[in-house]
Amino acid sequence: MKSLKVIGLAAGAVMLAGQAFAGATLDAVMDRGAVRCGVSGSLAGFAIPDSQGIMRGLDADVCRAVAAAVLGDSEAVEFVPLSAQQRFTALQSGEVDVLSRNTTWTLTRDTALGLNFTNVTFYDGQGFMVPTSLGVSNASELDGAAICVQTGTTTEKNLTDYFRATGMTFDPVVFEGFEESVTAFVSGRCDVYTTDASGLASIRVSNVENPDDYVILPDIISKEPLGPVTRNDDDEWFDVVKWTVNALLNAEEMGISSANVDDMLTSDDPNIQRLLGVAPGMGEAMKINEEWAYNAIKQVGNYSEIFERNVGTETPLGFQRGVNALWTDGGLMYAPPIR
Ligand SMILES: N[C@@H](CCC(=O)N[C@@H](CS)C(=O)NCC(=O)O)C(=O)O
Repeated sequence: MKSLKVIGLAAGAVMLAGQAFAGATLDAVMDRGAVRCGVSGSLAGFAIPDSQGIMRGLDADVCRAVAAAVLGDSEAVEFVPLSAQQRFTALQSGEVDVLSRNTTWTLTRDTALGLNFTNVTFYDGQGFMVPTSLGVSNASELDGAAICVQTGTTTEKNLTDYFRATGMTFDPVVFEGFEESVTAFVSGRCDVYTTDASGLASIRVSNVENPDDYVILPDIISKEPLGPVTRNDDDEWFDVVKWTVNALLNAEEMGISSANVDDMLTSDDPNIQRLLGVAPGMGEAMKINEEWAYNAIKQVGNYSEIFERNVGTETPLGFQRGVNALWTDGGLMYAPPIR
């Protein structure tokens, strides 16, 4: 805590001098020996504690990959559960080093809030869920509905835009907390729950008694590119998070997984040699060790492994890769080269 304070003061002083202050976060993470990672903490598939209290999910694993890359230890993560409303202040104030919390990349968040989105780790879109008993089959039938929504989200804003554009009315039932919003929906205080389609699927499989009692409508009303966020005053840390995710995607593209990464160390392919640090330089460029990507892949897996483990077809969420497939498989996931 003390060292954080000192760093905070130093950052303030340098910024007063009108210069960007790079590097403080990486130094703080190294000193602390752990990455502080802001997550939702209640969203199955993305970040939710398991029965042993271990945070599980795609967002949680992104932070584990960063910890593996920087510290050589994927378990060196302190997870900080944050509500939608709290998340940006927690990042801005330095309470967390990175936010990996089903957070949509938008212009204002990326600019006016003083933040930077590093990558897209899950392409999503906003949808609606209704009780099956309502007999509704698409969003055009929602005129006059009471709709449960969480505040501090893009969801809330898209909802207003969508109903205005379609000339329908709705009765917003707004909550700060996730649990209370879901309880309200399940108890019938609103007819509809709206959030990212991934969130709807997550609620349907983990927050309601019988998933068949609820149906997710086919309409998707927005783009919700979700990804990690860092502060915009620290390019060095921004790069480390960004290239860790890029390494996970490139690993998938190159056929490198946690299972075969050790064999890959003897590969003749210069792309693989650079990624795994056999040919040094990439780690040095980021002021971290050369095994950064090796450790992330070995300890957490490539993007495909992370996706399948947390939200893939063998999990309760059961997502196909769809637009989240690599570009080489017809999806949108495309990471710049490691060179
Ligand atoms: N992606 C949207 C919505 C994110 C969001 O906060 N969704 C809610 C509903 S799924 C949530 O994650 N709640 C979990 C929580 O508050 O712990 C955004 O960035 O604003």
